[in-house]
Amino acid sequence: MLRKRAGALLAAALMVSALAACGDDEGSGSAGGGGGGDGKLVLGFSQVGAESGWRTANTKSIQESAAEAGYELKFSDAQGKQENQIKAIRSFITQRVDVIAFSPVVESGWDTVLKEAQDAEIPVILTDRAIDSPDESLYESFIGSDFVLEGKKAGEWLVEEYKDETGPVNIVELQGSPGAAPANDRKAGFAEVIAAEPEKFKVIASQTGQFTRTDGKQVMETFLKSHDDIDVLYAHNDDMGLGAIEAIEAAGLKPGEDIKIITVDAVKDGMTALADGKINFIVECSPLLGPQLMELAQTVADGGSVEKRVLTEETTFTQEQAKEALPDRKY
Ligand code: GZL
Repeated sequence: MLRKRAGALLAAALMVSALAACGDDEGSGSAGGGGGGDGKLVLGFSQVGAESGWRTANTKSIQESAAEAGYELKFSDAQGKQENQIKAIRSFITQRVDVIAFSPVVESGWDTVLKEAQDAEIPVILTDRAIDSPDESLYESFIGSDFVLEGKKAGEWLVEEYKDETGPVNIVELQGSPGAAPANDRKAGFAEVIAAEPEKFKVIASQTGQFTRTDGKQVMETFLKSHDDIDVLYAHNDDMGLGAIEAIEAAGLKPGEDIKIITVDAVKDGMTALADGKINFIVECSPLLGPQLMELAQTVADGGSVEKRVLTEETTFTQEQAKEALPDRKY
């Protein structure tokens, strides 16, 4: 009797696990069903804004890649506000798009809306910037740069550049927009490297320039008014560095000589200033995420599995390398 009972229980257990597995398969199947009626994949994308040359190039890459892939792209510009991105994501859910992708303007505060997308069985892909949620099930993949490494590359160039000098080397820093992953991480990576020589490398001022030329110029003006011993500017993107160059020149100083400048991005205007000797070193951060995003979107829409982290390839440029690279730059 006991053996029969055990057999029945085992059969029941096997049946339950089989059903559960089947249920899981449905969960990751092509979701949303928001196909634009004509079977086109419908991608909802919430963009940070239009704050910099990098962002413009990133938007262009996404729009052109979606068109080339034949997808219907629902594109929303959040103008730098998280509440606008949250509204856009909710709208994409209501419209039953097939896939949602976005570049989170800040790292925190996404769990609630991403849970709503998960409950609606619409897969989400993060592009460009990360979020700090511990729940990695809220998104299928994050495609973007390693911003801590970018900050480290900037710091390593500085240490090498001043290796034969005793210092102190006084640094001012233009940070990206508050709470943004690239701002947090580029600051951390740079600080980690220069912390090896704390008596030599000193950050005497550090303030956000919101990733924009205008703010970068204004903040650099205040730095110049309160410090007459600035050796180096570390700007978290080219645009703030370019704004700072205007302030440095207006103060009668030579950018790239009186004040050495390190920036991140490597957009055309930044690379031109580098080639002209007004910037000394640029760490590249590629905005051309469109093609890979479209591939990821198709895979997740088809219920396929993708890498949780897709790292973008990028390099660094000196003044000489910028001169050589400029003619072939795509952005
Ligand atoms: C980096 C991106 C940053 C750029 C800035 O991936 O999020 O935002 O470095 C842009 O130029 O504003």
